[in-house]
Amino acid sequence: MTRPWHWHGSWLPEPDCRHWQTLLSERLLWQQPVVRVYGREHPVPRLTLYLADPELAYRYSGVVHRGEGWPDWFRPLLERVRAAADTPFNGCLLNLYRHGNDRMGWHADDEPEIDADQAIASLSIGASRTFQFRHRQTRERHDLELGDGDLLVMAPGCQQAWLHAVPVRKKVTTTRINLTFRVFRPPADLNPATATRSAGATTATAA
Ligand SMILES: O=C(O)CCC(=O)C(=O)O
Repeated sequence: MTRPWHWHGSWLPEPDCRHWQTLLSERLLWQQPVVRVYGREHPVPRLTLYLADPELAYRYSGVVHRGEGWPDWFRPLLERVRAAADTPFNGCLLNLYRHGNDRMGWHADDEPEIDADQAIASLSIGASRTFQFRHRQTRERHDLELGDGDLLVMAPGCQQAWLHAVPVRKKVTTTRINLTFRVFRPPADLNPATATRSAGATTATAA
């Protein structure tokens, strides 16, 4: 089966990784959303943040987030990832895994707000973590070890066929930042009934 992703190992050179890791850690107001599952509240097991063009809405962890534009200092990284993937990304979900107990459950980035005809690019900085793919129908599995500076480009169609997850890794004691660049559809293109609703249980950005 052809794999609809391309893994660029060490795409971002090590000095650049340290530069961006410092900026992203220190300049962003990281949040830890609380999700309600079966009536009980749970903080998501990682820190998150959403950056996007103004007004682009994205629902994750049960809350609708709206883009407020990009910090000037972030733009060089955005431009670099846009050029590498040849895709006009207009939003980015950032996740900060503080240690190996922080994780992301099985899901796909296939919410109605995301343009399914465009690629999604995922940049990893810091600690290596396992990134798992599981095919929705065949349950075929692929585990990638995403390291410092790796860029994973998921082609259009990947989210519709494959789920992904970042499992617990107890031995990991250092932080990892992941930036997932996406193309969001403009609010005018969205059906108001589905615009901010997750497409299904497996597709909510998982706890
Ligand atoms: O941290 C990762 O590599 C995955 C992030 C992810 O799955 C997401 O942002 O939807």
